[in-house]
Amino acid sequence: MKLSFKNMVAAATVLGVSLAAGVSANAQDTLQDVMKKRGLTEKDILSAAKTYTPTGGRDEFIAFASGGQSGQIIVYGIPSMRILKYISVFTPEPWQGYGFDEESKKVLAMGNMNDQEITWGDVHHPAISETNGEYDGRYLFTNDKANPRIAVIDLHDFETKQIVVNPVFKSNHGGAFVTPNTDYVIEAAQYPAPLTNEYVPLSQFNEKYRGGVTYWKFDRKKGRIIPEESFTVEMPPYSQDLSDFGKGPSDGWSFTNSFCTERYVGGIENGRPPFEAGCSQKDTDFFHMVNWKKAAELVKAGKANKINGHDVLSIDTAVKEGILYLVPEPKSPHGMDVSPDGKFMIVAGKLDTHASVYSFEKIMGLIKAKDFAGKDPYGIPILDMKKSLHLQLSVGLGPLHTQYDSKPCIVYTSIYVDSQVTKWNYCEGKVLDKLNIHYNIGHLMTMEGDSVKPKGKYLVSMNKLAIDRFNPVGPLHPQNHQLIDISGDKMQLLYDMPIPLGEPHYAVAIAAETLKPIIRYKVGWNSREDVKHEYRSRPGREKVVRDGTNVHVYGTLIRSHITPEIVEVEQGDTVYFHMTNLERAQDQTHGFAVDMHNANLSVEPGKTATAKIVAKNAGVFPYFCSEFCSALHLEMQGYLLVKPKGTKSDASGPSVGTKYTEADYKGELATIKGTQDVINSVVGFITSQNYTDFKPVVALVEDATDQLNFAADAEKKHKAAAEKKDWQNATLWAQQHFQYQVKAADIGLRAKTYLEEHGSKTVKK
Ligand code: K7E
Ligand code: CUA
Repeated sequence: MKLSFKNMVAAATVLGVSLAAGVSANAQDTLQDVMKKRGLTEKDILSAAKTYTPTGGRDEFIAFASGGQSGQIIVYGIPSMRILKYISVFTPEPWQGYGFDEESKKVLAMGNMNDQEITWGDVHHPAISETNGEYDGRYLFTNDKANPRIAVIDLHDFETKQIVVNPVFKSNHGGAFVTPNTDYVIEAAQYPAPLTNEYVPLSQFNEKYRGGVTYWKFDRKKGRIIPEESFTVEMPPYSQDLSDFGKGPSDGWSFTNSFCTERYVGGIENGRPPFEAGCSQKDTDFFHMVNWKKAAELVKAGKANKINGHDVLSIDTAVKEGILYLVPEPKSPHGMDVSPDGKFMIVAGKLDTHASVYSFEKIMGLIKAKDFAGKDPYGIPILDMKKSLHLQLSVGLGPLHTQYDSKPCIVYTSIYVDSQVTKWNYCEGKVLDKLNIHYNIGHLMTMEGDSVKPKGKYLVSMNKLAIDRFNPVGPLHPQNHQLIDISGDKMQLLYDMPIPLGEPHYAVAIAAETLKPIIRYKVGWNSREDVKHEYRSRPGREKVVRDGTNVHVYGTLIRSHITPEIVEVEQGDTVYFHMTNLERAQDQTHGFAVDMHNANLSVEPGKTATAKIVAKNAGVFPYFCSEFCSALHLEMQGYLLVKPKGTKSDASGPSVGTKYTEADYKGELATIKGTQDVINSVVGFITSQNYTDFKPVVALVEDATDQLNFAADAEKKHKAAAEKKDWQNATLWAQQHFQYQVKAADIGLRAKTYLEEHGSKTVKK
């Protein structure tokens, strides 16, 4: 497209710049130059303006995307599409120390099955906790499709706190989704299998293999799932798939669709047609409707059976009590999405061009009137499909998932085969717009799109294939998340974001302002259990305690030293480094790594974490801070000395090469005085301003005050040494005094710059 001057003016206006003033990115380039050089159109410039976030800028929404085979959750901002964090959930991740510190190893161990360590997960569907159907930003849940598990992440620190293993399933898929007040988290089985752990031949598939839906009870106060209060509703051996909870009029019900209701088992190696043929013979499958509120009451009333120690309501009981129904749906369905008002459920069949809108009101009418079309082989009443439908609409080839807009009746459905998003009106059954995506979209996500109050604005298309979208990086391509503007009548593609670690399935996005993450822990905190750490330490109270062959190091980390700096043990000992980060300042994380022992901690301000080391070999093993935390970060080091059994202790250090004199000490004192003058002038400036009106500055001042307290402590030490004419130690402690001053000055200057940039005012004192 050739650019006219008029277009340029329009583009420049969008960017809020004036051409008359010379649209210059730097002294030479005008916007026009850059567009020409990079081959950008006016539309590109508009898209850029809608996503570009200048330095220091924040995003309006925060997305939590499933990390697929990486076993993690990917956190990114919308509209900038900047990745902010990978939350490790089912998989060890050394940067966060996850699976490397003893506290998180316990979390991962909760997910072990059959005495097997399982260190990967296939994360599909994250869900944010809700209050009255609205996202409250407190917790995040997700499932692991490969191993039937659900994880709980606390969003106050974005850490995984709990993993629960499903006691009766062998796989899952339809989780995690939450009830409008997060009383329960749903997990539906996928591939039928015996609910017990026995071997059962496939010839008994119809009789002994089962599906099911588990309702995990969540305790909001504790922030944990309570397995003893959770239960499963047994289901026929159909492959249960995605689920959703009702809301508003449909609150109390859950909906889970299924495929392969043919109950076909493959055997291609024996000449039988494969699963894919046998599982798509019929024109329809079923979605299961469960009255979960009543089911919970029945379980409480003792109507469940125990399987593997877990409450299971049998199909017979569920049918007898009228809490389980089947509704036909187009074959091989995938998405199951309840409308924000809870009146409709939209299902799309992968092998059908239609999206089907079911009416909850009609369905309840049929149930009340006992107007059933028949029963399945397990005695479950089947409703009439036509009588249950509000409408059906052809939306494209291979429709999968549907998300709701903030505008009434407007939805977006992902069209896998056609590689499109279809925007349509589900009240009237009208297609409104179609947009090509790249390529083969799976899930899609609108802002707070599965809450009772979707926020509209943006849609993210989560595409299975990237093919030619990015620079080639070998045969394994990244995934492609595409950001789409849905604020107007026509959808507009804004941005492609490669996801290079795992295949995201579903994602959820929440208004950023709803999230209230902390910036530090209370000092000495066990973050995985959210209690005071048994082995926390305080400055000056660091110690090494031996208990048989177990050695407990109560250590601390602060800019820029590790205490203790030398730890001596014997070969065969087990050493527990319990490290507490004493910092209070934002983002002052220290790492702690012991060489050659597979140990790395991420110790955020206030946290205590434990690295366990089995000293199998005698030798010398440096340990160090593995986060570049300060100017003297590299000096944040120590030695683990592992002596052969019976060797005499000697951690005295080499003979001192430098001998300091009184003159050296005096020289240090002069430097200290000069530095103190700088600090005083900075402090003078800060306190002359209305600095208490600026939260970040208050935090910086707190941190600087801490550093100055440490400086005062070092000062006492060098003065005491000087009194004894120990010029060696006097000079070294004076240097330490200076180190603290430098840190305080550095923080003070950051505060001063902040005040100057944010227009502080002079106040009278
Ligand atoms: Cu990939 Cu929801 Cu597991 Cu669809 S699922 S695409
Ligand atoms: Cu602490 Cu680097």
